[in-house]
This record gives sequence, C-alpha cells and structure tokens, in this order.
Amino acid sequence: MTITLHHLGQSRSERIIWLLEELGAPYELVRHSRDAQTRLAPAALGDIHPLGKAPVLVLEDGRTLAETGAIAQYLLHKFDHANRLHPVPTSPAWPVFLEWMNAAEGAVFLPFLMNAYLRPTGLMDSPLGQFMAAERAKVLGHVESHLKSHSWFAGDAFSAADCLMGFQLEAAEKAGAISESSAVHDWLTRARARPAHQAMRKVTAQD
Ligand SMILES: N[C@@H](CCC(=O)N[C@@H](CS)C(=O)NCC(=O)O)C(=O)O
Repeated sequence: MTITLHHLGQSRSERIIWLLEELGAPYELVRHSRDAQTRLAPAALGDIHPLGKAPVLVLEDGRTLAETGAIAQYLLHKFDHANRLHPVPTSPAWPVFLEWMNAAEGAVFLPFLMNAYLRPTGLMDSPLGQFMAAERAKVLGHVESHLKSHSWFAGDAFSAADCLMGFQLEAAEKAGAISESSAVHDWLTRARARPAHQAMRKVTAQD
C-alpha cells in the first residue's frame, strides 16, 4: 500500500506535499476542504485522526501519523537515504537544520497563528494583539537576518527545513508583512523556481 496524505485546502499540509515532491516519493492524496464559514476542517478528518487536523499521513500498514514535524522526519527517514534533503548528524548544518525544522511549527508559527485568531475577533489592538504584533516583527527580523547570510534555512544546501518554513513565509507575504524583508523575498523567489514547489502549487491550485 502507498502512503496517503490527508491534505486540507489552504493549510500547513502544503508543506508535506512540497516535501513529498522534493523526495520524489510515491503517495496518494486525499483532499479535504475547509468549511466556508468557520474555515475549520470537515468532520471526515476526525475519522482519520482524533484531532481532525491536517496534515495526517496514513502509513503503508494503515497506521496514522499526525504533526507536520513528525511526518517530515518519518518521510526523511524512509526516502532520503542519500541525505539530499537533510544534513548528516555529524555536519555543522545539523543543529541549524533541527532548529528551523522545529521553529516552523513553534516560535515562527505561533505569532502568525495568533494573528489569525485575533483578527476576526477584533482583538488586534488589545494588549495581547500588540504583544503578538511585536512577536511577529521579532520572528520576521530573525528569519530575515538568517537568510541574509544563508541561501537556505539549513545553510548553503536546500533541505526539508525550507519546505516546512515555506508555508509561513508565503502566508506572511500574502499578508503584506515582508515588504521590507528582501532576503525573505529572495528566498521565496529561489523556492518557487524549484520544480517540486511548482508541482506542489499544481496540486494546491485545485484547493
Ligand atoms: N501542530 C499540528 C497542527 C495541525 C493544524 O492545526 N492544522 C490545521 C491546518 S493549518 C487544521 O487542520 N485546521 C483545521 C481545524 O482545526 O479544524 C501540525 O503541525 O500538523
């Protein structure tokens, strides 16, 4: 049985499609659409995993795996034996890779996620909203400064950390938040030139 990715339209699961395309791994895709009003995932995703969120991977033996970072690690272990998309643990790039792989769903994601919750509830100007705006600026400043001296997140070589960071940076661009971040802008240009990113966009164009 091939692995199956449960993908929710306009969501983090884009990162795993991009990674699968970079790996050239065989996979099946099951699409789910967000509720037009609540923007939440449909109940069908709750039948796959109790949290009902995407991405979820159904493994060859039918077991399920949730959490973007865990899915990425699983896929690298299974399909990246030549270390094309992750540095070897003895390399100086290894800790840098680990930090960005985890920051993508941690420090980098949180202030943007809070933005998505605070905006519709009219709380952007609240003390929490202002705190989160400062956190977003800090995070983007850190990303910009890192990319000023590195072509890719783990250093000179493209890696899965780029796939994981991409979703947030594309969202930040859409929100008009990177107009003064030239290194992020250049990274987006390099990322979008990759055939696997273009293949991912072909898939997500139907979302
Ligand atoms: N920490 C999880 C977060 C998963 C998550 O929150 N996914 C969002 C997509 S961006 C989702 O499914 N939201 C729909 C919902 O909560 O109903 C991961 O990294 O996979």
